Amino acid sequence: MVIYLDGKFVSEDEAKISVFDHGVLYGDGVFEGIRAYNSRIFRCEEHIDRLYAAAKAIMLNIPISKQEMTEVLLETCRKNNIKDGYIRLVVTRGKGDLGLNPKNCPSPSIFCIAATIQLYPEEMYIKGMPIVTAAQRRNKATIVDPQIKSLNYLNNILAKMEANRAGVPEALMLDHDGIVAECTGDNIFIVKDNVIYTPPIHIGILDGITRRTAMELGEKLGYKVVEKEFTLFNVYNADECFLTGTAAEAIAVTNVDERVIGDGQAGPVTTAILHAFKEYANSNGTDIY
Ligand code: PXG
Repeated sequence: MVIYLDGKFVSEDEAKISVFDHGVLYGDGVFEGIRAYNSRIFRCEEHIDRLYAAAKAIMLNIPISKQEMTEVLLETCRKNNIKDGYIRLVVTRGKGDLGLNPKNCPSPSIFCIAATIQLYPEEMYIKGMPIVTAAQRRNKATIVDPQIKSLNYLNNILAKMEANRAGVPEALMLDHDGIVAECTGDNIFIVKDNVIYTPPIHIGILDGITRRTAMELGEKLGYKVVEKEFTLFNVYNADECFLTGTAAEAIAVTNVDERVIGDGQAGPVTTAILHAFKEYANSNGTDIY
């Protein structure tokens, strides 16, 4: 595997970050997870824009332009012969001292890994997936805004460990008031009476790029798509439920906290979205080659 690290393409063994990097010491940095389908980068510009927006929010000046960053992403894919894959683009605060002050970190570090990912077992993409609600609440937007895709994912990791303890692949997270927020690495949708609902960004969730795509596809398919706050009661009594994320793609949820959702199978709206997503992802995007 060839990795991009601070202006150079190096081997995996050579791709090393300083122990004084504040990305390591404090989780001070931002990242993107990006997909390649059929030799094209899925929603490339939106991922690059989100990376720079997150960097701006934490006053991290990325030392290369968006255009140069796009070229880093594409060239890392080319060097690894990626046709279908998962790309991790990371910008850390860079090397500093043992104090947390970012003033002492003169230059951010940039790295890019182009590899593959399979988040959930293959059969769950057909049959649907069980999830549980985590006791761990999602970060409040007034503390560290979940719109910042930062290197500190402990909030989500703690929830993921609750999923592990329950023997399911993913955990649902609520906001501080008990409103449904999102999962540890995916956004949530429910379907009731043929209307598709998803929580609004302002409650404190990541503005997911797959979420945006699913909303657009839902509307194109003729469904009403509504951003609205809802509770666990609404999830348990939904006709259908599904998750979206770059790593997860789109996947049906058929059981939440041991309540069967709908008839316990991927429902018609979810199935239509999943198919539309596959088709869209395989025929759109920025050419790698
Ligand atoms: N919510 C959160 C908290 C995320 O981290 C999404 C939603 C989906 O957003 P996109 O833009 O990808 O549609 C994410 C993205 C993993 C993993 O291993 C998941 C993400 C990032 C890194 C790793 O599950 N998720």
